[in-house]
Amino acid sequence: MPGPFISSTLSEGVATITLDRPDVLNAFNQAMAAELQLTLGAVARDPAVRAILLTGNGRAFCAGQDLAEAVPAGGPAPDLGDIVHASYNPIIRLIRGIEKPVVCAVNGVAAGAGANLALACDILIAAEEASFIQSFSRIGLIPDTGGTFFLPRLVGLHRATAMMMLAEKITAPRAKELGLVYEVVPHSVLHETAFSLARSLAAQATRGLGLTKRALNRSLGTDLDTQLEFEEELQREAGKTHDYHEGVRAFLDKRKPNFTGQ
Ligand code: T3D
Repeated sequence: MPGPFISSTLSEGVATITLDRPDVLNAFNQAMAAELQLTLGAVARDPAVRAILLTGNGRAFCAGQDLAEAVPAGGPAPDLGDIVHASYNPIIRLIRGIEKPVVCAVNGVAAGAGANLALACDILIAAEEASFIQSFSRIGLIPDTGGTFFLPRLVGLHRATAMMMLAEKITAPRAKELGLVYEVVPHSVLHETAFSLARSLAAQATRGLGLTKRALNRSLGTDLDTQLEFEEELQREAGKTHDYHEGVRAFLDKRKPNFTGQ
């Protein structure tokens, strides 16, 4: 189902989705954005997929919008708002809306929309050589792809402002210090580390993790009382899952739980 610019494989409950335009550092053209949307929609619906691993092919994770496509040699300039609406916003909504963990293995530079695509994922593991650049200001644009939503919440308003206005390269170790990434590992073990994390998430109580993500999403824009009520509602739902009952039985029986994702 994925096309030439996105590959997707399923193993041990983990769908590995790879951005695959290495010659242009996996920059997004419209076709790649459309393929990623289709792929994310498909893995969201597939009950065999219980965790997602997103990464890039080659030396980069993703260099954001393909600038050659954004400014074509001839013809009228495209409306960038339309591109953001059609290409990037659906991807971010899909990643946040998928009630399964999305791990991002940041294998190299993540710039522009590519940086913010990574930040929208649930858990980021970065290679030592990886970096993040809010490169939009270098070309006179504003940070899109959810960047102005996630980055100030992750690092605080002033750091986000500096990162977005200065467009400096943030190395992976610095990104870990800032709380952007969970772990930094040598490139040689990046895939293995990220896959093993995704596989362990895929073996957990998928609906509980999905409801956790729903609660965290809501927490980004609400007050305490509303969030406490939302937790009640979601805990009620979690308490009705098969995996909750299995988890408690396994604890009492002093054995490993066998979660099925139900
Ligand atoms: O539609 C809209 O515009 C609205 C939406 C906007 C969303 C955005 O993402 S805007 C931001 C777009 N992205 C950028 O501005 C980043 C541009 N790229 C870079 O700044 C640098 O390439 C990197 C810092 C990412 C990496 O630098 P470096 O030195 O490691 O690699 P390089 O030599 O610059 O790039 C390697 C090749 O990839 C090169 O092609 P070549 O010379 O080998 O034929 C370069 O042109 C190409 N490439 C890199 N990024 C892009 C790209 N080609 C097209 N679009 C790119 N974004």
